[in-house]
Amino acid sequence: MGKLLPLLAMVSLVAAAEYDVAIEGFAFDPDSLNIEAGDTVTWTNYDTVPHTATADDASWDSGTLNQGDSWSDTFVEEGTETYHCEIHPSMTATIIVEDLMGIEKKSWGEIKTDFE
Ligand SMILES: [Cu+2]
Repeated sequence: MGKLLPLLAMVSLVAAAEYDVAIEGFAFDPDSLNIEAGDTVTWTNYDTVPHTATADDASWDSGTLNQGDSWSDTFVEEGTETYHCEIHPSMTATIIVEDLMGIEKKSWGEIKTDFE
C-alpha cells in the first residue's frame, strides 16, 4: 500500500495522450504533429493502395498498411522524428516529441515496471 500513492501520482503525471494520423490521398494528415514524450500515435491508411509510416532513421516502421489497417507507436524520447512512406518516398511528415514532464529521464521500461 505504501507503494501505491506514489504510483497514482505518477499515473496522473504521465497521462499519456493518443493521437491519430490519417494516411489519405498519398499524404499524412497532419503532416506535422506535436506530442509529449509518452504519447502514442496511431496511423490509419484510408487509401486503397498500401502505405507505410517509416522513420527516416529506421528506428521504427509500421510495415505495409493496407486500406483500413492501423499501426501505433509510443514515443518516449524527446526530439524530431521525420518519417516517410517506404512505397511512396515523396510522402513525408514529422512528429515533434517534447518532454515537458521530464519522463525521458526514466526509461519506458522502468515506468511500465512501476505499474506492474
Ligand atoms: Cu505510400
